[in-house]
Amino acid sequence: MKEIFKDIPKIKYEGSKSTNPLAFRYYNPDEIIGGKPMREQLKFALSYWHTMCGDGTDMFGAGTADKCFGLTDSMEIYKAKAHAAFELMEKLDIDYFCFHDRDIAPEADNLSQTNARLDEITNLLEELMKNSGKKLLWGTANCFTNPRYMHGAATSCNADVFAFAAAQIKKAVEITVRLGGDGYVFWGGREGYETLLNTNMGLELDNMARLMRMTVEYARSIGFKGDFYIEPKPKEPTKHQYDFDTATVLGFLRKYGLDKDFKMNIEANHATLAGHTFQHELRVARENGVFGSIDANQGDMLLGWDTDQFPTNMYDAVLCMYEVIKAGGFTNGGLNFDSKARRSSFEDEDIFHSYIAGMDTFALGLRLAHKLIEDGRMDQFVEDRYSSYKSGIGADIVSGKATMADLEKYALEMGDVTTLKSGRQEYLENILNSIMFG
Ligand code: XUL
Ligand code: CO
Repeated sequence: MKEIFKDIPKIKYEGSKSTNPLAFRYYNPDEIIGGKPMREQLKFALSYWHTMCGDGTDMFGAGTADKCFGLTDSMEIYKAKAHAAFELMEKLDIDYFCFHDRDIAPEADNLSQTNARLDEITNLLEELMKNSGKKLLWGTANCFTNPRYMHGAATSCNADVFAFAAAQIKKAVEITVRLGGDGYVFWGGREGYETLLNTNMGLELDNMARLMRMTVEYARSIGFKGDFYIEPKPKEPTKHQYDFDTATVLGFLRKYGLDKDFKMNIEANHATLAGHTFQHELRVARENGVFGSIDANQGDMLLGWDTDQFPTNMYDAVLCMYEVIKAGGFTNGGLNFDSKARRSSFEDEDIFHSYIAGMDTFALGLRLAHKLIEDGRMDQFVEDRYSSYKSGIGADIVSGKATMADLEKYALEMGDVTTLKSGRQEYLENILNSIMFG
C-alpha cells in the first residue's frame, strides 16, 4: 500500500522552543519521567471511529472531510482506512489503537456476511500489527448506530434485539481476543430511556447486567485476561443513561456482582456533562479501585453536548495525570483520543495538528503532575488537613474504638469546637499556577 499522508513527515520531538508546527514540543516518547518512559506512562491510543471514519457530518450538514481515499468499493475503503490508521500511528509514534466493530468493517445485509467482512479486515489488522508492533488497547461493539437499536441494545424492550446485540458483542470479543486486546469497553449508547411512561426500568437494568455477565463468562472462556470497562456518560443520545457517572455505575456493578471484572473508562467530556470535573470522575474511580482507562478529550463549556474536542486544557491534563500517577499508572488501560478535528478542520494535515495538540497537552500534563508531586506542598497540605484523625479522639474514630457515647462525652467536655483551620484554596491554587507557569 502506498503512503497516504505523503506531505506529512514523521513527527519528532524538538523541545519546547520549536516553532515547527509538525513537531512535538513536550512528547518525547523515550524520555524517562518519574522512572518510566513517557510512552509507557501515557499509553496513547488512536481512536478509529473519529479519526478514520468521522467526516465532519453534523445535524445541519454533510461531511467536510474525505475519508474514502479516492475509492468507491466499500471494503476497499475500509482496507485503506486500516492502512491509513497504521501510517498515522507510525508517523505520530502512537503505540495503541482502539475500535468499534463497525469502524473497521461496514455492516452487510445480514449478520453472517457482516461477520465475514469483519474477519477479512481482522486478518489485515493482524498483519499490520505484526509488521508495526502496534497494539490493541481495547475493542468494543457499536450497539447504537443501527436503527434496530432505537430502543437500546441490552435494554431494548425487544428480546430479538437483545439476542442480536449478544451475537454482535460475542464477535467483537472474539476479534478483540484474536488481536491481543488488553480491554473490552461497554459504552451504553442507547442503554437508557427517554420517558418512564413506556419503560420497565427494573427489567432493563437486569438485562443490561445479564448481557455483561454473559460477555464476561464468554470472554474468559476464550482466554481474555484483560479488563472490561464501562464508560459512564449521563446523557446523549438518550436523555437519561443508566451509566450516568462513575458513582452510579459502581452501584450497578456492585448490585449485580460485576465489580470484580469491570473498571471505568473515564471520558473527560462525559464527566463535565454529568456536572463533574474530569478529575472528580478519576478520583471516584481511583478511590474505589476501578480506575481503568481514559478517553481524553474536552468539551466546550458553552455548549451542552459531547463535542469530543482534542484536549488542550492544561489544568485538566495536569490534574488528570496527577490522578493517573496516584493510581499507580495504567495497567491494561491507556489514554485514547476519543476526539475529532473540528468540522472546518477538514484537511489531512489537521489530523496531525490535532493529535500533536492532544499528545503534547498530556505529555506536558505528565511532566507538570510529576513536578506537583515532587514539590509536595499540595499533598502535604492535604495530609496535615486531616491530622486530627492521627491521634486522640480522631484516631479512636478511625479505628472504630469510639462509640457514640464516647463522642458525646468528649463533645460535652469540649463545650464547642475551637480548632478549625482554613481550607486555603487560594493558596493551593497559587501553588498549582506557580508549578504550571513557573
Ligand atoms: C460516545 C463515546 C464512544 C465510546 C466508545 O460518547 O465516547 O465513542 O468511547 O463506544
Ligand atoms: Co468515549
